[in-house]
Amino acid sequence: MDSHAFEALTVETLPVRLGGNAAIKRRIGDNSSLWSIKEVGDGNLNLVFIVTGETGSVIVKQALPYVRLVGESWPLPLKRSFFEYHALKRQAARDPGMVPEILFFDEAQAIIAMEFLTPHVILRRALIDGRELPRVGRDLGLFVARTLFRGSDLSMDTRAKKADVALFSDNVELCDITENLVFSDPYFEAPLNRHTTPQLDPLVAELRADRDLKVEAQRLKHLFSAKAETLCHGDLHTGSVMVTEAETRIIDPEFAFYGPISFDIGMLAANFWMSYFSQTGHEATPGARDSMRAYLLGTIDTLWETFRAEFAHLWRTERKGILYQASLFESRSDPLAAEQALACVMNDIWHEMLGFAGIEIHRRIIGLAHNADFETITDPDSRARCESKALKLGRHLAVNRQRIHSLRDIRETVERLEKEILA
Ligand code: SR1
Ligand code: MG
Repeated sequence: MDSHAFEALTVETLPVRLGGNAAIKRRIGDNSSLWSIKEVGDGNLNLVFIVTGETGSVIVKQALPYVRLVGESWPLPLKRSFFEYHALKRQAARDPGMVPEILFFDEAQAIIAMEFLTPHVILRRALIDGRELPRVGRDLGLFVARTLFRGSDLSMDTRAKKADVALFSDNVELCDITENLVFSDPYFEAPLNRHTTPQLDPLVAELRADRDLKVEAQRLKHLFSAKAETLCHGDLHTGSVMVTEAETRIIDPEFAFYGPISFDIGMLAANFWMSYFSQTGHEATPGARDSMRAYLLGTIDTLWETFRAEFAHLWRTERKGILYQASLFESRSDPLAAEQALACVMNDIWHEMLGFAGIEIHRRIIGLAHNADFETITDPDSRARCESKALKLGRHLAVNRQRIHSLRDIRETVERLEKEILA
Protein backbone atom coordinates (compact mmCIF):
# COMPACT_ATOMS: atom_id res chain seq x y z
CA MET A 1 0.00 0.00 0.00
CA ASP A 2 1.17 3.54 -0.77
CA SER A 3 2.31 4.75 2.59
CA HIS A 4 2.40 8.45 1.69
CA ALA A 5 -0.87 9.75 0.24
CA PHE A 6 -3.75 9.25 2.64
CA GLU A 7 -6.78 7.60 1.10
CA ALA A 8 -9.94 6.68 2.95
CA LEU A 9 -10.75 2.98 2.77
CA THR A 10 -14.01 1.80 1.28
CA VAL A 11 -15.73 -1.57 1.36
CA GLU A 12 -14.54 -2.04 -2.22
CA THR A 13 -10.90 -0.93 -1.84
CA LEU A 14 -10.15 -2.54 1.53
CA PRO A 15 -9.40 -6.09 0.23
CA VAL A 16 -7.16 -4.70 -2.49
CA ARG A 17 -5.28 -2.41 -0.13
CA LEU A 18 -4.96 -4.75 2.87
CA GLY A 19 -5.12 -8.10 1.05
CA GLY A 20 -1.34 -8.49 1.27
CA ASN A 21 -1.11 -7.76 4.98
CA ALA A 22 0.48 -10.74 6.73
CA ALA A 23 -0.94 -10.03 10.20
CA ILE A 24 -4.50 -9.74 8.94
CA LYS A 25 -4.18 -12.78 6.67
CA ARG A 26 -2.88 -14.88 9.56
CA ARG A 27 -6.00 -14.03 11.54
CA ILE A 28 -8.75 -14.25 8.90
CA GLY A 29 -7.37 -16.22 5.97
CA ASP A 30 -5.18 -15.66 2.90
CA ASN A 31 -7.77 -15.33 0.23
CA SER A 32 -8.82 -11.69 0.27
CA SER A 33 -11.28 -12.27 -2.58
CA LEU A 34 -13.35 -14.17 -0.01
CA TRP A 35 -13.31 -11.40 2.59
CA SER A 36 -16.64 -9.82 3.39
CA ILE A 37 -16.57 -6.25 4.62
CA LYS A 38 -19.02 -4.13 6.56
CA GLU A 39 -18.57 -0.50 7.60
CA VAL A 40 -20.01 -0.21 11.09
CA GLY A 41 -18.59 3.08 12.40
CA ASP A 42 -21.30 4.84 14.37
CA GLY A 43 -19.02 7.07 16.43
CA ASN A 44 -18.37 10.73 15.86
CA LEU A 45 -14.98 10.53 14.17
CA ASN A 46 -13.78 7.45 12.29
CA LEU A 47 -14.37 4.69 9.77
CA VAL A 48 -14.70 1.22 11.33
CA PHE A 49 -14.87 -1.96 9.24
CA ILE A 50 -15.52 -5.54 10.27
CA VAL A 51 -13.51 -7.71 7.86
CA THR A 52 -14.44 -11.38 7.82
CA GLY A 53 -12.47 -14.10 6.04
CA GLU A 54 -12.44 -17.88 6.03
CA THR A 55 -10.90 -18.23 9.49
CA GLY A 56 -12.08 -15.21 11.45
CA SER A 57 -12.75 -11.48 11.63
CA VAL A 58 -10.76 -8.36 12.40
CA ILE A 59 -11.61 -4.73 13.01
CA VAL A 60 -10.01 -2.17 10.73
CA LYS A 61 -10.30 1.35 12.08
CA GLN A 62 -9.24 4.36 10.03
CA ALA A 63 -9.19 7.98 11.09
CA LEU A 64 -10.61 10.49 8.63
CA PRO A 65 -9.05 13.92 8.16
CA TYR A 66 -12.20 15.56 9.52
CA VAL A 67 -14.87 15.10 12.22
CA ARG A 68 -17.33 12.58 10.79
CA LEU A 69 -20.17 13.91 12.94
CA VAL A 70 -19.87 17.40 11.47
CA GLY A 71 -18.22 16.88 8.06
CA GLU A 72 -15.24 18.20 6.13
CA SER A 73 -15.82 21.72 7.43
CA TRP A 74 -14.18 20.54 10.70
CA PRO A 75 -10.72 19.21 9.81
CA LEU A 76 -9.07 16.87 12.31
CA PRO A 77 -5.54 15.49 11.97
CA LEU A 78 -4.94 11.82 11.24
CA LYS A 79 -2.33 11.65 14.00
CA ARG A 80 -5.06 10.76 16.50
CA SER A 81 -4.60 7.23 15.21
CA PHE A 82 -0.95 7.36 16.36
CA PHE A 83 -2.06 8.38 19.85
CA GLU A 84 -4.70 5.66 19.94
CA TYR A 85 -2.08 3.08 18.97
CA HIS A 86 0.37 4.24 21.64
CA ALA A 87 -2.33 4.46 24.31
CA LEU A 88 -3.56 0.93 23.50
CA LYS A 89 0.01 -0.39 23.83
CA ARG A 90 0.44 1.22 27.23
CA GLN A 91 -2.99 0.16 28.50
CA ALA A 92 -2.31 -3.42 27.39
CA ALA A 93 0.92 -3.42 29.42
CA ARG A 94 -0.69 -1.79 32.47
CA ASP A 95 -3.82 -3.93 32.61
CA PRO A 96 -3.27 -6.98 30.38
CA GLY A 97 -6.25 -8.40 28.49
CA MET A 98 -8.49 -5.34 28.85
CA VAL A 99 -7.98 -3.68 25.46
CA PRO A 100 -8.18 -5.23 21.99
CA GLU A 101 -5.00 -6.81 20.65
CA ILE A 102 -3.40 -4.74 17.89
CA LEU A 103 -2.51 -6.67 14.75
CA PHE A 104 -1.17 -3.91 12.57
CA PHE A 105 -0.68 -0.13 12.51
CA ASP A 106 -0.09 2.10 9.49
CA GLU A 107 0.66 5.62 10.67
CA ALA A 108 0.45 7.38 7.27
CA GLN A 109 -2.89 5.80 6.43
CA ALA A 110 -4.10 6.18 10.06
CA ILE A 111 -5.19 2.54 10.09
CA ILE A 112 -5.24 0.24 13.11
CA ALA A 113 -6.20 -3.39 12.54
CA MET A 114 -7.22 -5.06 15.76
CA GLU A 115 -8.91 -8.01 17.37
CA PHE A 116 -12.64 -8.31 16.61
CA LEU A 117 -14.45 -8.57 19.92
CA THR A 118 -17.35 -10.99 19.69
CA PRO A 119 -20.01 -11.51 20.97
CA HIS A 120 -19.36 -8.22 22.76
CA VAL A 121 -21.71 -5.27 22.46
CA ILE A 122 -21.22 -1.60 23.32
CA LEU A 123 -21.96 -1.12 27.03
CA ARG A 124 -24.13 1.95 26.35
CA ARG A 125 -26.37 -0.13 24.07
CA ALA A 126 -26.66 -2.89 26.69
CA LEU A 127 -27.66 -0.37 29.37
CA ILE A 128 -30.29 1.18 27.09
CA ASP A 129 -31.68 -2.32 26.58
CA GLY A 130 -31.87 -2.76 30.36
CA ARG A 131 -29.18 -5.42 30.64
CA GLU A 132 -27.55 -5.79 34.06
CA LEU A 133 -23.93 -6.79 33.48
CA PRO A 134 -22.48 -8.14 36.69
CA ARG A 135 -18.76 -7.58 36.06
CA VAL A 136 -18.65 -4.11 34.66
CA GLY A 137 -18.19 -2.03 37.83
CA ARG A 138 -15.36 -4.17 39.14
CA ASP A 139 -13.59 -4.61 35.78
CA LEU A 140 -13.70 -0.89 35.05
CA GLY A 141 -12.60 -0.02 38.60
CA LEU A 142 -9.55 -2.24 38.23
CA PHE A 143 -8.79 -0.90 34.75
CA VAL A 144 -8.84 2.74 35.80
CA ALA A 145 -6.84 2.10 38.97
CA ARG A 146 -4.14 0.12 37.15
CA THR A 147 -3.80 2.30 34.04
CA LEU A 148 -3.97 5.59 35.93
CA PHE A 149 -1.62 4.56 38.76
CA ARG A 150 0.90 2.86 36.48
CA GLY A 151 0.96 5.78 34.02
CA SER A 152 1.82 8.33 36.72
CA ASP A 153 4.82 9.61 38.66
CA LEU A 154 3.74 7.30 41.47
CA SER A 155 4.95 4.37 39.41
CA MET A 156 6.88 5.31 36.28
CA ASP A 157 10.53 6.07 35.89
CA THR A 158 10.56 9.87 35.71
CA ARG A 159 12.50 10.00 32.42
CA ALA A 160 10.02 7.64 30.73
CA LYS A 161 7.07 9.56 32.17
CA LYS A 162 8.40 12.92 30.98
CA ALA A 163 9.04 11.46 27.51
CA ASP A 164 5.46 10.21 27.44
CA VAL A 165 4.10 13.58 28.55
CA ALA A 166 6.02 15.12 25.62
CA LEU A 167 4.76 12.46 23.18
CA PHE A 168 1.10 12.80 24.07
CA SER A 169 1.23 16.59 24.40
CA ASP A 170 1.01 16.68 20.60
CA ASN A 171 -2.56 15.33 20.75
CA VAL A 172 -3.54 18.99 20.67
CA GLU A 173 -6.61 18.89 18.46
CA LEU A 174 -8.36 16.15 20.41
CA CYS A 175 -7.65 17.90 23.70
CA ASP A 176 -8.97 21.06 22.06
CA ILE A 177 -12.25 19.24 21.31
CA THR A 178 -12.61 18.31 24.97
CA GLU A 179 -11.49 21.72 26.20
CA ASN A 180 -14.21 23.40 24.15
CA LEU A 181 -17.03 20.85 23.88
CA VAL A 182 -16.87 19.68 27.49
CA PHE A 183 -15.69 22.60 29.57
CA SER A 184 -16.80 25.76 27.74
CA ASP A 185 -19.41 25.42 25.00
CA PRO A 186 -22.20 24.05 27.23
CA TYR A 187 -22.01 27.19 29.36
CA PHE A 188 -22.75 29.76 26.65
CA GLU A 189 -24.69 29.89 23.38
CA ALA A 190 -21.96 28.18 21.31
CA PRO A 191 -23.03 27.68 17.69
CA LEU A 192 -22.86 23.87 17.72
CA ASN A 193 -24.80 23.38 20.97
CA ARG A 194 -28.22 21.76 20.86
CA HIS A 195 -30.79 20.56 23.36
CA THR A 196 -34.33 19.25 23.55
CA THR A 197 -36.33 22.34 22.62
CA PRO A 198 -38.36 24.06 23.94
CA GLN A 199 -38.84 21.84 27.01
CA LEU A 200 -35.33 22.42 28.38
CA ASP A 201 -35.02 26.11 27.44
CA PRO A 202 -35.67 27.55 30.95
CA LEU A 203 -33.25 25.17 32.70
CA VAL A 204 -30.57 25.66 30.05
CA ALA A 205 -30.87 29.43 30.42
CA GLU A 206 -30.58 29.05 34.20
CA LEU A 207 -27.43 26.90 33.90
CA ARG A 208 -25.83 29.30 31.44
CA ALA A 209 -26.49 32.18 33.83
CA ASP A 210 -25.09 30.28 36.81
CA ARG A 211 -21.91 32.07 37.87
CA ASP A 212 -20.80 29.38 40.33
CA LEU A 213 -21.20 26.69 37.71
CA LYS A 214 -19.27 28.63 35.08
CA VAL A 215 -16.39 29.25 37.48
CA GLU A 216 -16.33 25.59 38.53
CA ALA A 217 -16.34 24.41 34.90
CA GLN A 218 -13.31 26.59 34.23
CA ARG A 219 -11.52 25.38 37.38
CA LEU A 220 -12.04 21.85 36.08
CA LYS A 221 -10.78 22.86 32.63
CA HIS A 222 -7.72 24.28 34.37
CA LEU A 223 -7.13 20.88 36.00
CA PHE A 224 -7.68 19.14 32.65
CA SER A 225 -5.14 21.28 30.83
CA ALA A 226 -2.51 21.69 33.54
CA LYS A 227 -2.50 18.62 35.82
CA ALA A 228 -0.45 16.22 33.70
CA GLU A 229 -0.55 13.42 36.29
CA THR A 230 -1.10 10.31 34.22
CA LEU A 231 -2.01 8.91 30.81
CA CYS A 232 -5.80 9.16 30.68
CA HIS A 233 -7.96 7.28 28.19
CA GLY A 234 -9.52 10.69 27.58
CA ASP A 235 -12.98 9.59 26.36
CA LEU A 236 -13.98 6.84 28.75
CA HIS A 237 -17.76 6.86 28.41
CA THR A 238 -19.98 3.79 28.13
CA GLY A 239 -19.64 3.92 24.32
CA SER A 240 -15.92 3.16 24.76
CA VAL A 241 -16.58 -0.10 26.62
CA MET A 242 -17.53 -3.45 25.09
CA VAL A 243 -19.11 -6.17 27.17
CA THR A 244 -20.40 -9.69 27.48
CA GLU A 245 -21.75 -11.21 30.69
CA ALA A 246 -18.26 -12.57 31.30
CA GLU A 247 -15.92 -9.92 29.96
CA THR A 248 -15.31 -6.16 29.80
CA ARG A 249 -13.00 -4.55 27.25
CA ILE A 250 -12.05 -0.92 26.72
CA ILE A 251 -11.70 0.60 23.24
CA ASP A 252 -11.05 3.92 21.45
CA PRO A 253 -8.40 5.82 23.44
CA GLU A 254 -7.70 8.32 20.64
CA PHE A 255 -8.31 11.22 23.06
CA ALA A 256 -5.44 9.96 25.25
CA PHE A 257 -3.54 12.74 27.02
CA TYR A 258 -1.64 13.38 30.24
CA GLY A 259 -4.18 14.70 32.68
CA PRO A 260 -5.71 14.27 36.14
CA ILE A 261 -6.14 10.76 37.56
CA SER A 262 -9.73 11.74 38.34
CA PHE A 263 -10.79 12.49 34.76
CA ASP A 264 -11.54 9.00 33.38
CA ILE A 265 -13.32 7.94 36.57
CA GLY A 266 -15.53 11.04 36.51
CA MET A 267 -16.50 10.42 32.88
CA LEU A 268 -17.43 6.83 33.62
CA ALA A 269 -19.48 7.66 36.70
CA ALA A 270 -21.29 10.43 34.76
CA ASN A 271 -22.31 7.98 32.07
CA PHE A 272 -23.75 5.54 34.62
CA TRP A 273 -25.70 8.37 36.28
CA MET A 274 -27.02 9.46 32.86
CA SER A 275 -28.03 5.90 32.13
CA TYR A 276 -29.89 5.88 35.47
CA PHE A 277 -31.89 9.01 34.62
CA SER A 278 -32.60 7.75 31.07
CA GLN A 279 -34.21 4.50 32.25
CA THR A 280 -37.70 6.02 32.70
CA GLY A 281 -37.65 6.90 29.02
CA HIS A 282 -37.04 3.26 28.12
CA GLU A 283 -39.26 1.38 30.54
CA ALA A 284 -42.40 -0.25 29.16
CA THR A 285 -44.44 0.38 32.33
CA PRO A 286 -43.66 2.57 35.36
CA GLY A 287 -41.31 0.69 37.68
CA ALA A 288 -40.28 -1.91 35.10
CA ARG A 289 -36.68 -0.68 35.25
CA ASP A 290 -36.44 -0.40 39.09
CA SER A 291 -33.99 -3.25 39.26
CA MET A 292 -31.92 -1.68 36.46
CA ARG A 293 -31.82 1.61 38.36
CA ALA A 294 -30.62 -0.17 41.50
CA TYR A 295 -28.03 -2.02 39.41
CA LEU A 296 -26.68 1.26 37.96
CA LEU A 297 -26.25 2.90 41.38
CA GLY A 298 -24.66 -0.29 42.67
CA THR A 299 -22.29 -0.29 39.68
CA ILE A 300 -21.13 3.25 40.49
CA ASP A 301 -20.47 2.14 44.10
CA THR A 302 -18.50 -0.88 42.86
CA LEU A 303 -16.57 1.20 40.31
CA TRP A 304 -15.44 3.69 42.93
CA GLU A 305 -14.80 1.15 45.72
CA THR A 306 -12.81 -1.10 43.38
CA PHE A 307 -10.81 1.85 42.07
CA ARG A 308 -10.09 3.00 45.63
CA ALA A 309 -9.05 -0.43 46.90
CA GLU A 310 -6.88 -1.27 43.88
CA PHE A 311 -5.23 2.16 43.85
CA ALA A 312 -4.45 1.73 47.57
CA HIS A 313 -3.06 -1.75 46.89
CA LEU A 314 -0.79 -0.40 44.12
CA TRP A 315 0.22 2.49 46.39
CA ARG A 316 1.37 -0.02 49.01
CA THR A 317 3.03 -2.47 46.65
CA GLU A 318 4.18 -0.66 43.48
CA ARG A 319 5.01 2.90 44.50
CA LYS A 320 8.44 3.21 42.91
CA GLY A 321 8.19 6.61 41.16
CA ILE A 322 9.36 10.03 42.30
CA LEU A 323 6.19 10.88 44.24
CA TYR A 324 5.78 10.02 47.95
CA GLN A 325 8.86 7.86 47.60
CA ALA A 326 9.41 4.96 49.95
CA SER A 327 12.65 6.46 51.23
CA LEU A 328 10.57 9.25 52.81
CA PHE A 329 7.86 6.99 54.17
CA GLU A 330 7.98 3.21 54.59
CA SER A 331 11.66 3.04 55.31
CA ARG A 332 11.30 5.63 58.12
CA SER A 333 9.92 4.75 61.49
CA ASP A 334 6.43 6.17 60.86
CA PRO A 335 4.40 3.59 58.91
CA LEU A 336 1.23 5.70 59.10
CA ALA A 337 2.73 8.58 57.12
CA ALA A 338 2.32 6.85 53.73
CA GLU A 339 -1.31 6.02 54.62
CA GLN A 340 -1.95 9.65 55.50
CA ALA A 341 -0.46 10.73 52.17
CA LEU A 342 -2.62 8.17 50.34
CA ALA A 343 -5.73 9.53 52.05
CA CYS A 344 -4.85 13.06 50.86
CA VAL A 345 -4.26 11.91 47.28
CA MET A 346 -7.51 9.91 47.26
CA ASN A 347 -9.42 12.87 48.70
CA ASP A 348 -8.28 15.08 45.80
CA ILE A 349 -9.20 12.40 43.25
CA TRP A 350 -12.68 12.05 44.80
CA HIS A 351 -13.57 15.76 44.71
CA GLU A 352 -12.15 16.26 41.22
CA MET A 353 -13.89 13.14 39.93
CA LEU A 354 -17.26 14.52 41.05
CA GLY A 355 -16.64 17.77 39.19
CA PHE A 356 -15.66 16.05 35.95
CA ALA A 357 -18.76 13.86 36.23
CA GLY A 358 -20.97 16.94 36.60
CA ILE A 359 -19.73 18.72 33.51
CA GLU A 360 -19.67 15.51 31.42
CA ILE A 361 -23.39 15.18 32.18
CA HIS A 362 -24.04 18.75 31.04
CA ARG A 363 -22.15 18.54 27.78
CA ARG A 364 -24.00 15.36 26.73
CA ILE A 365 -27.36 17.13 27.08
CA ILE A 366 -26.76 20.76 26.15
CA GLY A 367 -23.54 20.60 24.07
CA LEU A 368 -22.82 19.17 20.63
CA ALA A 369 -22.11 15.47 21.26
CA HIS A 370 -25.14 13.85 22.85
CA ASN A 371 -25.48 10.25 23.92
CA ALA A 372 -27.88 7.56 22.78
CA ASP A 373 -29.19 6.96 26.33
CA PHE A 374 -31.29 10.11 26.01
CA GLU A 375 -31.34 10.52 22.22
CA THR A 376 -33.15 7.22 21.70
CA ILE A 377 -36.05 8.38 23.89
CA THR A 378 -38.37 9.37 21.07
CA ASP A 379 -40.99 11.30 23.05
CA PRO A 380 -39.41 14.75 23.55
CA ASP A 381 -41.41 15.46 26.73
CA SER A 382 -40.23 12.24 28.33
CA ARG A 383 -36.66 12.83 27.10
CA ALA A 384 -36.64 16.35 28.50
CA ARG A 385 -37.88 15.14 31.91
CA CYS A 386 -35.06 12.58 32.09
CA GLU A 387 -32.49 15.10 30.88
CA SER A 388 -33.51 17.84 33.28
CA LYS A 389 -33.02 15.54 36.29
CA ALA A 390 -29.56 14.65 35.01
CA LEU A 391 -28.72 18.31 34.39
CA LYS A 392 -29.64 19.15 38.00
CA LEU A 393 -27.43 16.35 39.29
CA GLY A 394 -24.61 17.62 37.06
CA ARG A 395 -24.92 21.10 38.55
CA HIS A 396 -24.96 19.71 42.09
CA LEU A 397 -21.84 17.60 41.48
CA ALA A 398 -19.86 20.35 39.77
CA VAL A 399 -20.70 23.17 42.18
CA ASN A 400 -20.83 21.28 45.48
CA ARG A 401 -18.07 18.76 44.79
CA GLN A 402 -15.87 19.92 47.68
CA ARG A 403 -18.78 19.48 50.13
CA ILE A 404 -19.84 15.99 48.99
CA HIS A 405 -18.21 13.26 51.04
CA SER A 406 -19.83 9.97 50.06
CA LEU A 407 -21.65 8.12 47.33
CA ARG A 408 -24.44 7.59 49.86
CA ASP A 409 -25.08 11.37 49.87
CA ILE A 410 -25.17 11.39 46.08
CA ARG A 411 -27.52 8.41 45.99
CA GLU A 412 -29.99 10.38 48.15
CA THR A 413 -29.83 13.33 45.75
CA VAL A 414 -30.18 11.06 42.71
CA GLU A 415 -33.20 9.23 44.15
CA ARG A 416 -34.82 12.50 45.21
CA LEU A 417 -34.38 13.97 41.73
CA GLU A 418 -35.71 10.80 40.12
CA LYS A 419 -38.93 11.12 42.20
CA GLU A 420 -39.46 14.77 41.18
CA ILE A 421 -42.67 15.18 39.23
CA LEU A 422 -41.94 17.40 36.26
CA ALA A 423 -44.58 18.89 33.98
C1 SR1 B 1 -16.55 16.25 17.66
S1 SR1 B 1 -16.21 14.86 18.58
C2 SR1 B 1 -17.43 14.80 19.78
C3 SR1 B 1 -17.20 13.79 20.82
O1 SR1 B 1 -17.06 12.52 20.25
C4 SR1 B 1 -16.06 11.79 20.94
O2 SR1 B 1 -16.48 10.51 21.25
C5 SR1 B 1 -15.73 12.60 22.16
O3 SR1 B 1 -16.55 12.27 23.25
C6 SR1 B 1 -15.98 13.98 21.67
O4 SR1 B 1 -16.14 14.91 22.71
MG1 MG C 1 -14.67 7.21 20.55
